[in-house]
Amino acid sequence: MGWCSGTTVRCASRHDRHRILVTGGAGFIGSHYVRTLLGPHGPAGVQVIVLDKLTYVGDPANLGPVRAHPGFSFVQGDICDTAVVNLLVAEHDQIVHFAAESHVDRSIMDAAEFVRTDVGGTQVLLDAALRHHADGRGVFVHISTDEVYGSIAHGSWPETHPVSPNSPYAASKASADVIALSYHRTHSLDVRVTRCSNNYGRQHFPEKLILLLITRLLQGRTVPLYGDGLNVREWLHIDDHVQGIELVRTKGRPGEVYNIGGGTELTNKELTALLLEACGAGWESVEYVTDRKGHDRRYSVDYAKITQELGYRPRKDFATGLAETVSWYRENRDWWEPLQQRAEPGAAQR
Ligand code: NAD
Ligand code: TDX
Repeated sequence: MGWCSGTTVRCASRHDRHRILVTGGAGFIGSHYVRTLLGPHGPAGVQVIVLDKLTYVGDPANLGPVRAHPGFSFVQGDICDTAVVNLLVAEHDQIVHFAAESHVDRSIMDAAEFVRTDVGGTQVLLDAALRHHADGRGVFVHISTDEVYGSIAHGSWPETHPVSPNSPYAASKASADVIALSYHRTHSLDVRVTRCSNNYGRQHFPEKLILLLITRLLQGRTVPLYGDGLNVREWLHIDDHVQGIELVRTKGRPGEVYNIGGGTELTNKELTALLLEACGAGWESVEYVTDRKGHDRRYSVDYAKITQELGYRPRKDFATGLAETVSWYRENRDWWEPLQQRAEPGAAQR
């Protein structure tokens, strides 16, 4: 493994197997993707390099299981750093781009880093891909979100629905999406965009709803529910999301957007009831707090396209996935307790 920072990149020798640059690979979804690619059921011979700035949320421990894998390298660096990005993109034929500022509440408090990383960083990567992959050998998978569509009262968004983001986070992701797609339309770059629903699973930084609730309830603390608790989210297990991304990377079509859904819709109140039960707590542990500004009421993606075209099917039953997630947090306090200091000052309503 190469563990480097800045521009001192150790590169393995060239060969004909795929060499994949994974940005944001020390985060929740990116690290699960890398562990899956390099795990026993991953594609043979793949070489992966992670580029991650290690912000407050990035954690090298998430990559512990693959640290010694011969196909793995890591570079600590910023996707906005043109020199580092160019060096890495030149050596890799595929890019799976997860790196982003990703927490809505933080974007409401200060949007600057969201625009810099999510929009500016994506553009730096796209320009590097244009420079080095113009011969058509590259694939650029841009990981986006259902939030770019806005909020929907009934039904589900197909990929053809126009983007109409509300939060600064969603707006930064939507901007990155349309810029990425413009590089396909203008330059024929092989860009593929995925838009998934809310993910859950192990090793998720404890600032988003499910993990915040589990970790606080396991400590016997109260949990904050925004507004009336009736906002609806669609939950997607991390294993299913990774399955969907791999289908898009290996079989997707250039210039296409693919929604990836999990199929389980719940109000935040319904989800809280399940977590209270799983953690052995009651409703006295719940505090209704001031609503998030501009709080999107409901997200729902129509994922028929990836199902029909690429054979995607969410496999993880929600009750099983949630029980496994609660167990993981129960058994891995050493992982999340040190992160709480970094997680909780960011939340607006606490
Ligand atoms: P995360 O916040 O857990 O991880 C993001 C990673 O990116 C971190 O390791 C961080 O250090 C890194 N990073 C941030 N800024 C960087 C920069 N300038 N240069 C290099 N690295 C940088 O996020 P996640 O939940 O794993 O989400 C991954 C992607 O999936 C994001 O693009 C997000 O918008 C998208 N997404 C997430 C969800 C979800 O429910 N978590 C849902 C839909 C879409
Ligand atoms: O303490 C809380 N109390 C609460 O009621 C938190 C953190 C959230 N909520 C509510 C707000 C939302 O209705 O729970 C719901 C989920 O909130 P988040 O976990 O912050 O997720 P969301 O705003 O839906 O955005 C997520 O899904 C899309 C991810 O954070 C994004 O990265 C992803 O793109």
